[in-house]
Amino acid sequence: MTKSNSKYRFSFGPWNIHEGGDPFGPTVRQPQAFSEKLKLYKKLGFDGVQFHDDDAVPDLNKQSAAATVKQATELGKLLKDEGLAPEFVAPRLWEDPRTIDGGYTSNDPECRKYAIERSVLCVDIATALGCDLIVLWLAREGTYIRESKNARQAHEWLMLAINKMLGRNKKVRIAIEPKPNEPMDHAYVPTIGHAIGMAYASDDPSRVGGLIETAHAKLAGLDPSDEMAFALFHKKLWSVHLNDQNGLKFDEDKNFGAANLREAWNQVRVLEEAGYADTGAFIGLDVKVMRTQKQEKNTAHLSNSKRFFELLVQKVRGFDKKAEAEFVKARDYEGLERMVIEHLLGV
Ligand code: 3MF
Ligand code: MG
Repeated sequence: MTKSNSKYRFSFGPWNIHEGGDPFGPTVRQPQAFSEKLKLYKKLGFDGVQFHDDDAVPDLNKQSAAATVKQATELGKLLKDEGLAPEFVAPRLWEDPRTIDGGYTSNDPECRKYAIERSVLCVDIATALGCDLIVLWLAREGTYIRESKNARQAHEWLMLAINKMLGRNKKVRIAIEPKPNEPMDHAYVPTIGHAIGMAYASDDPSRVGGLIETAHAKLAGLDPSDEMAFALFHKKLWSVHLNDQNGLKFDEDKNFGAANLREAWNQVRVLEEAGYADTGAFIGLDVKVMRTQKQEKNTAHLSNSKRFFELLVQKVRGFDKKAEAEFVKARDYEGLERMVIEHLLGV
């Protein structure tokens, strides 16, 4: 159980401050340099920075591994000076031409080789940054048509890649971020259950866990708080990407709590109950500012989502636990529901 004075730490990724381009229209805001974005973290009340490998070292494909690691080491020092922690590094395996058909599960052995080499380099980047967590969002590991890949074989290749990363540095942990679709029709490892199955089949189950994103769980038709509880039971919830999602459509990355307040409350309840704040793991956000937002207010989604989370923490801590237990004991779930809704409405 999280203590009443437990403090949460918050993180976001530089991609969460963006220019508003979407598949149907161009960017609508000016780009901000990474160094400018870094200055905003503390101001907005965030202590952790989420990275893709090329957020940390933009030119990594064009330079030697040694130069890449050197650049990451320097960035690690800069972060320390700013009082910021690198939360995780994620290999970006969905933009390079060699990842068109997926990375680890590409049908082309040369492309699979590239994906593994890049992932091993990602482990080195994380180590140089002073960070022990790798996040694997398996973007293009899946299919547009079932017949294009051998799914059983694809899971062997995924396992091979995970084991290579585990072998590169015995301290590194890997958190799989499941998502059921987009950009693929069907992605491999679509839920946290799949991710944890992969963890137990790996060379070191204690170093493979998960990151749960609200929207991704909802796209899989699942309840995000139950997904989190499942990972917490396995002691494998190593980060979260809180946001929200309005039904089954494209990945919206809306503000936390903005589409379904009760689901958000339940996610906070589950995190509180499990003592998540005391594990040292971050509350990560993965939220997109609306395209309509003007340049000077382009970080409102971050401070707002953090505020909604903190207000819900207060709501969870202020809930009458004794009355709750009595309703449960009496099997009066109608009474319990009324208490929850009135509490959320501030009645
Ligand atoms: C996609 C995502 C990604 C991942 C990120 C880190 C761009 O739906 O959620 O955000 O979170 O790549 O793994
Ligand atoms: Mg995410």
